[in-house]
Amino acid sequence: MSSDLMGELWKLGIAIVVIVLVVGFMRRLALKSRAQAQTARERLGAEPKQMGKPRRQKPGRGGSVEPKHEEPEEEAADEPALVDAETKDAFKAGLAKTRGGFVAKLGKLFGRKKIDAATVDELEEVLFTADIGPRAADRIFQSVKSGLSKADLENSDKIWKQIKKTSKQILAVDAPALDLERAKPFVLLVLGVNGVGKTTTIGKLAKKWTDEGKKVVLGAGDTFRAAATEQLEEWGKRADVPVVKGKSGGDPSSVIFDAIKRGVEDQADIVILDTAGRLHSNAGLMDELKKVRRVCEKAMSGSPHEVWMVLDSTTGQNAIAQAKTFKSDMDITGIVLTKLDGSSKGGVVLGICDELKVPVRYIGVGEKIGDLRPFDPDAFVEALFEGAQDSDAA
Ligand SMILES: Nc1nc2c(ncn2[C@@H]2O[C@H](COP(=O)(O)OP(=O)(O)OP(=O)(O)O)[C@@H](O)[C@H]2O)c(=O)[nH]1
Ligand SMILES: [Mg+2]
Repeated sequence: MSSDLMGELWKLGIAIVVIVLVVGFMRRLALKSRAQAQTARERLGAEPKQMGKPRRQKPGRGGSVEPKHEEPEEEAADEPALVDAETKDAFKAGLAKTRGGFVAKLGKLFGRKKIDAATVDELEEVLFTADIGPRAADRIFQSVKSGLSKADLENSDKIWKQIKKTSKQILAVDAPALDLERAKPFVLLVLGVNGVGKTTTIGKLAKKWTDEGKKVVLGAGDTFRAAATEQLEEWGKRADVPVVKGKSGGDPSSVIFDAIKRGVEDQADIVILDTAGRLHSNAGLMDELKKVRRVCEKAMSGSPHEVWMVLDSTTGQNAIAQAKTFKSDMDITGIVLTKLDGSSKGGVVLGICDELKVPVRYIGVGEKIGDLRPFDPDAFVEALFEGAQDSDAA
């Protein structure tokens, strides 16, 4: 082979290597900027854009987008709920206003004689303007659009089943069940911004668990707000449980410490700790709550055993934002969603579960001591969509 030919082959080889390296670099650059754009959109709470094909997930808990043309799993919708008839009725009554909102719009949409591509586009609009958060909206929308065959997309029954199935999957957060027996006393720290219903919820929980034969102690950790301690004492009287309190304006951590110590000494089963609520943007409050957490550990190793965030369902997507802020600083293990009785934004629970992956433990359905219900995803979804399927054609 002549040296000229060898030289040409060398040049060609080098050119190919350079082209491959440049193409690889450009591709990585493009992927990185797409990922950054997606993250920025999500931070702004905007509708996440589909990147490429819809994700395929394994069926089961947390799965969202189902493979195309797959039959919706019937059993998910038909599984018996683990709650009593009274709780189901409370869900139905509590969700009446929410059913009148986005659920009624869905009912009108699928009540039409002909369901076509335009209907599916309208579905997207209804879901994204409902107070369920952009991620949950997208997850439900994709499960209908990509999870159903063309023929199924013309069948309102199949669409309803798919919406319910995905909603149940979103709500069935994969978390351990509440186990109050795993420590004695079981220490529960309750957090949330002001006015969401922390103290009321603590009163309701104290009554519920006392009625179940448990020995409960309350800790009045809200030393900031005037009359906060008196309010908890009032609930303590109604539930017939002792309240450990400190001086108004004093250090909340010392009250928390004393309450846990009292729980240990009295051989209580459960200690529930109330805390102050200020605006979630208040860094001082977050620092205070972190200190409270550390003090729990000092008073009893391994405590708090659960940290519950109370959210007001009437605030809609604001509740999701609050929960996200708290979760990044405090290790939230459960949610209590209050004021469902007066809310048209009960669908927000979908957004909360989808964004936070934290289970909803209880639901507040009124101001009275008995107005607290255990949360059950299946019963909740059935109550949420009940009757919508029978809506008249628009
Ligand atoms: N309708 C309704 N009202 C509720 C519910 N839960 C709490 N409330 C009301 O919400 C208001 C605030 O409740 P609190 O328990 O004081 O709230 P908080 O989070 O302790 O408030 P701060 O101590 O100020 O941080 C009260 O008027 C309660 O009666 C509920 O499930 N339904
Ligand atoms: Mg309070």
